Amino acid sequence: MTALAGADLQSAVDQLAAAANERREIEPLTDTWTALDERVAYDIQGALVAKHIADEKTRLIGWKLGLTSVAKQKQMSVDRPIYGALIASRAINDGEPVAISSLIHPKAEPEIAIVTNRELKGPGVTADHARAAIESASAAIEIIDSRFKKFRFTFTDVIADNTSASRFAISTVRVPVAGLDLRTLGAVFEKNGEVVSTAAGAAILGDPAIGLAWLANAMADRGLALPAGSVVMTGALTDAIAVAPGDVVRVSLAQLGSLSIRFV
Ligand code: OOG
Ligand code: MG
Repeated sequence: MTALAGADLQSAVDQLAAAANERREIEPLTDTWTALDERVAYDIQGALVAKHIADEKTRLIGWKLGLTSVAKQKQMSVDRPIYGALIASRAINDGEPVAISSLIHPKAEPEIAIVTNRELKGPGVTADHARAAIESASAAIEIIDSRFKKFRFTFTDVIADNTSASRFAISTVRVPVAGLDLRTLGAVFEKNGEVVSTAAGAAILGDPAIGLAWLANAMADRGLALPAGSVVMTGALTDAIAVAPGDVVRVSLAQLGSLSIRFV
């Protein structure tokens, strides 16, 4: 089968939801549906997120960018960003233990999260518009957990899988961005007290504000606007790292502070 009919869309959603719920890997959707395109992949993502929201009686709180840094694009062999949804039930607190057994094969990523103060509606959103719409920034860690075997997927597979989104922790310290240049914020990522990588905010497409503008314009392709008060994870600043029980990962960002997650 190469095309993707309506029934196939539901089957893709069911396979992805079951893989997450039952903590097991599946083969990439494109092994079966070789013609899966980006538009349909975002339709699958939308239906999958709606299912998670209904099943978990939760709500959408914002969006996440993925593959916005050269490090991540190289790691995953792609050259363009993607976006996915953030739902409230997947948030974890600073320092909270996360059971590896509740996930498939988690990896942790250091990120900058922002909150918006006005609606952004594409097309035509510029970095300047986006910069003016950033209310605050916070240190954050995303736990990604692809539902696909060994994190092997194509660009459209990972879009359908809500961009590998699993859990996310955002510091409650929300730093107002007036007078802050997100490009020059230094980031240090540590595992068990050892530095594993370093970066600066400019790793995100040159400026996290460019990432935010990209998101608003990409959402406009699907007729969506980014509402005021949205939380946006701007994407991994450096490579994602695999984690095992006992590991503690920590991100420290200049002027934003630190945040850690403990795996058990
Ligand atoms: C896709 C998700 C990438 C990021 O921050 O770059 C992502 C993946 O690498 O599995 O969340
Ligand atoms: Mg991420």
